[in-house]
Amino acid sequence: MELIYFPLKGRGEVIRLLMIENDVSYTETNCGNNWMTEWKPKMAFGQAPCLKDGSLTLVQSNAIIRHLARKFNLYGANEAEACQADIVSDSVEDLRGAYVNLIYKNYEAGKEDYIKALPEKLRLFENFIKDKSPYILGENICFADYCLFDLLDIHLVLAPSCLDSFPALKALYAAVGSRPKVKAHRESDAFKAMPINGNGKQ
Ligand SMILES: N[C@@H](CCC(=O)N[C@@H](CS)C(=O)NCC(=O)O)C(=O)O
Repeated sequence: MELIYFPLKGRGEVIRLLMIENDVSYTETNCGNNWMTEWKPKMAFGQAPCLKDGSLTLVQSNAIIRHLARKFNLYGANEAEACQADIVSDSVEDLRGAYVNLIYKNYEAGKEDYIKALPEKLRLFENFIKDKSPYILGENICFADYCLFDLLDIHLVLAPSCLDSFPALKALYAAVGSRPKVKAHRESDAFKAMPINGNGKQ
């Protein structure tokens, strides 16, 4: 596969984790050089990431994530589980949207209020997942676990104590983070050197 994206964690990291966990051999193409002139016009909705998988060319990070989830059987064992996974991943998208807005549009003025309001938002995730462990659906990991893991990861950088009152979120974060391939990826120099966001704020 080929992931076309900026050299950022951003909306690429969940896609990378899913490929790494499923032993996909992939290359990354940095679309940051000549973005406006060369790459943006090629993207169906003018944005990256883009994933090429054989004859498929996909944009929209969540469409890519769901494609990989279907391909690698990470969409739950039945309709009820698939719904749970969708609910969590759409909720992750909502909070990611607020985070992206803070980072790119309102960091200095909005950070304090954002962090103050964060527990209320994380509490909803905690309540939703707390009856199952270590993953959202119990024993078997699904794509939304990776989405939630990455969301928690970026928030731990913004607000290092944000999980202190949320044992289920902490347990999920630890469970995903300690999976051998995830751990090895996160210990790599390339991972450590890669910024979370494109403007240096985090
Ligand atoms: N809904 C899209 C949002 C993608 C997005 O915001 N991409 C940003 C980088 S993370 C981008 O392409 N920015 C450059 C631009 O909009 O010109 C997704 O989930 O893929």
